[in-house]
Amino acid sequence: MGELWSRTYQTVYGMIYDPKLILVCGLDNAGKTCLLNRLQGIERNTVPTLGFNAETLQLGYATVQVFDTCGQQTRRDSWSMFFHHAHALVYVVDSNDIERIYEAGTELQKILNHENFPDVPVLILANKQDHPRAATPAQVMRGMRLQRETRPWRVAGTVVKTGEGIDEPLKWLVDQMWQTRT
Ligand SMILES: Nc1nc2c(ncn2[C@@H]2O[C@H](COP(=O)(O)OP(=O)(O)OP(=O)(O)O)[C@@H](O)[C@H]2O)c(=O)[nH]1
Ligand SMILES: [Mg+2]
Repeated sequence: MGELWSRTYQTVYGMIYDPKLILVCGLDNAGKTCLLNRLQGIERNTVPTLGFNAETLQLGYATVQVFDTCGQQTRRDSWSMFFHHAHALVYVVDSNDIERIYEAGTELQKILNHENFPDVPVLILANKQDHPRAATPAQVMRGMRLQRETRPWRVAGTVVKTGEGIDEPLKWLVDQMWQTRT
């Protein structure tokens, strides 16, 4: 009984006071900072991120820390500094940037194969679906060549700029986070 109480206490305490970290990666211009702003209910123009932005947010029942990284090619190596702390990955892809979907896939594979990247759920946002020539989520996945991934993962089409399509996949992610890693 004592142990059960202790575990329940730790779980509830952890949910309220120890926010888990969602790492947001993706190429430059994909929509990562826009996503962070949207989750805070902020509407403002973004500029390319040079370091990172971190915010603690309420997503449904969970308090999470969202870590928005810099997608510029020369700075992508810095993503790995945060792998050890990540409880989930959101990988944002510009579905309208057809020429760089392959590159987006290469960078995602590097993350997933990195020795320090933990066994955490992965949500891929095929963003900018509002563009008439945007690749569909299925086309994005084919273009990125994601295969045999054993972690829980999911792809969703989004328009981060308006918030369209983000709620349900993020709810899935939060549920996965509280099931997989403490
Ligand atoms: N049309 C459209 N534009 C979007 C969408 N999401 C983001 N954008 C735009 O894409 C541009 C880049 O967005 P950011 O959020 O700054 O991109 P980022 O991934 O943070 O880029 P870096 O900080 O350089 O890594 C901005 O002009 C956004 O307004 C979307 O769903 N549709
Ligand atoms: Mg940014």
